[in-house]
Amino acid sequence: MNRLLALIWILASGVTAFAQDITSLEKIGPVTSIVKSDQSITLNCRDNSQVVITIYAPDLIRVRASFTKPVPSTNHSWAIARVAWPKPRWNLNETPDFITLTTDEIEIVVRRSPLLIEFRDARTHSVLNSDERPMSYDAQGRLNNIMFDPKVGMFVAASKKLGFDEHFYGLGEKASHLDKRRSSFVNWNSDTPGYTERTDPIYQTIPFYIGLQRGIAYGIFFDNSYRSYFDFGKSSQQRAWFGAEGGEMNYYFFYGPSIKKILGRYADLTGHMPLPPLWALGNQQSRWSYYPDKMVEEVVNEYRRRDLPLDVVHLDIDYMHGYRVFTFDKERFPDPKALTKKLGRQGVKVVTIVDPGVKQPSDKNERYHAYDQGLEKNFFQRRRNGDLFVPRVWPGESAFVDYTMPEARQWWGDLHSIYTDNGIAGIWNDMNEPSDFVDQTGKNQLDVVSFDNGEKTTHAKNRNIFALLMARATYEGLERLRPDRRPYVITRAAYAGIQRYSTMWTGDTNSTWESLQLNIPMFTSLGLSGEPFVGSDVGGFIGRGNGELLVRSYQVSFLAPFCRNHKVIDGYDQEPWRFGKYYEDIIRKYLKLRYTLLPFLYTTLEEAHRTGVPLFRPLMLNYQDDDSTYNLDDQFMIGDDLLVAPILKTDVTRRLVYLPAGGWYDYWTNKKYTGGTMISVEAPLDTVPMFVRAGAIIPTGPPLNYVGEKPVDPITFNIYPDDAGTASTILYEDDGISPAYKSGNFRRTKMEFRRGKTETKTVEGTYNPSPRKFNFVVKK
Ligand code: MIG
Repeated sequence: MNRLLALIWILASGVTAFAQDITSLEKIGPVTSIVKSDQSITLNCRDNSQVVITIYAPDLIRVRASFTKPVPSTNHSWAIARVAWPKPRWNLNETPDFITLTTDEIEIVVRRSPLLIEFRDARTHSVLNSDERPMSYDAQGRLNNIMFDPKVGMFVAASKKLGFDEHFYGLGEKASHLDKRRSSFVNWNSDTPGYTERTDPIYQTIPFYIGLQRGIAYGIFFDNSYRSYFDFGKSSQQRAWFGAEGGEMNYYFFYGPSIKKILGRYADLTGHMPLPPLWALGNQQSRWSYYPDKMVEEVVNEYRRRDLPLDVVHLDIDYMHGYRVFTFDKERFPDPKALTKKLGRQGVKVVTIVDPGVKQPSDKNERYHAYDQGLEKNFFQRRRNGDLFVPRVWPGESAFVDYTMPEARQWWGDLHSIYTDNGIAGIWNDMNEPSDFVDQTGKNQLDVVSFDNGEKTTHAKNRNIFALLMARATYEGLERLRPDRRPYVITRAAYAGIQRYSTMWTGDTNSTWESLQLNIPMFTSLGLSGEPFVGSDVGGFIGRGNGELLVRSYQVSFLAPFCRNHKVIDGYDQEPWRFGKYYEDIIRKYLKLRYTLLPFLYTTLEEAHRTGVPLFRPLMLNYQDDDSTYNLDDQFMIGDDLLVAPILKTDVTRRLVYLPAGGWYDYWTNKKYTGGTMISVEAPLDTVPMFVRAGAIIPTGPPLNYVGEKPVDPITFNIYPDDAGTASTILYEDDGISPAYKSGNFRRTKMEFRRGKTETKTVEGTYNPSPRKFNFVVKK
């Protein structure tokens, strides 16, 4: 096919190809000399470029390149949690053609001319990942998206050989499949209500992906917050490349071979998720918007009257006085403290939304503390010419805070005392891409300058980190205001590292089956990108759903970390009872099941905190050697032990389920299966197919209507013996609310079942739970 025909075909078929063709870019190198230091080597190049390769750990290498000039002394990233790494064992070997760095796990072979980097397994010497061409740059500004100021920087790119059978995972929040091979993506945080499978970019930027070939995995974190591009073999079957419209070529290479190990290292580098309060795993209900206070009470009363579990209710933007953040509307919510007290007695916590837009008073005489203080302290974003940047959002003309200023973050965090003083339990950050009704593309903000660690950089660099820093200000504020409580923050937009401060939800979905089908690949991909605490509006946000869709949606979300039903302002009501008793009864069954499973869910959540391995998992994370799992978008696992295969289509009551090798028990009937095959199972509307791994023990508690309603007593250990008649688990417990777990105040109890007997022993920790009985139920 000639080029023109190919182009026409691409346009006609609706395939959106990148305009970027990186093959025309200038290439770095070749290497003329090298300088070795303690933990790194610097490669000096003939074109005056420099490349620094740093050994962080035997399985973690950083590659930093500066084109046509030396690597700058500034070296700061908002994503990185840990900068100091103990020096691992490594050595250097030079030949006329190659420079080889070797750690205990990775061999990095650099060819001097052309400058090509290859990562190999240090033991087997097999190639893990290699440059397809030298790292490159766009000296003439040809590839920068036209909206960008060429002064801001040039396009930088790295290109890797695409493996013939290489699969790609992660990349954060993408409305896409689990395996991202042969797809391409853009990162530019965007408010995209009603997004569908091909919408890209959407709200978040997590420039981290995992490559998997023949069961062996590596990871790449391209820590560059500019508008970035990832192409996993979409525009060419030769290469997988990534690039950005400015900033440095700066990436971290992780070696597994296990994905779980990579996720642990990624968490070490960008931060481990702290544990949220246990009640965050409870059921949550939201609406745009519940008001006045009486209506909030009515919703909660209805939940209690119908015996539906509930821990949290959310107040959307209409609780405020004219959308002014840090205020309550005096007529709708005259006494928020009395409201939170009253709901508190019913076991329900209140979370309020906080948007970034601070209203500019339209009347000069109006005093509004958040605006007045922000202006006086000079904490608001300004354009290069010194003018205030004035976005238009829900409150009308507003100001955004420059969260890159430490003092501004402190001030913003402290403003949350109005919430903590009134008994508000958590904060929901929305609109933080940041969304601007004047212009959603970001074009209108390009000359906004941020302090950025003293570097005074512009929007092109700071857009994608805006939400990260707003969440950080919020989290740190809540920590200061309530030091004995774990903060609870929810965000829509994000950059890598967000897990240190916030949980997330997937924004404005649709009440459609197509939108529901995105839940599993999105939750699992987020989990593979360092964000374990995820969820989606149950029932879908925009449009009119129905009882069947709502039930099937709960059958996914009742096991998602964040389980919240939420609905757009003009949508049909969607609380669990809105479509009648038949559906409500099924929803109750799953919400109750979620609460009995809390000991199991919490144990798995703590694992995510400690190890970086998410609780809501794609099967391939547990069965990395089984290629039948590599592209499974409609099944998931919770931890190692529970496999779920929801129905994601209308009018379907039977489905195929893939069970990996090993023994499995049908959760509902205890019928035993031998895995490594596909089975067909019944799934009437009241049933979501679930299977427990043989060899597992699932701890469950009594049914609850909210966390803390009564002691978790007894704890039942549901034992699913394997062929050898053995099973085991380690239960995690702590006080569920304070940060004391960080200093060892938790308890890990090991259960081992063998020869018909269970052995229990505390293996770790100082936490003393209130006395509770253990029951053991052996499944047959
Ligand atoms: O422009 O606060 O995603 O959950 O209900 C819409 C109102 C703003 C978008 C959020 C949605 C929320 C809505 N918000």
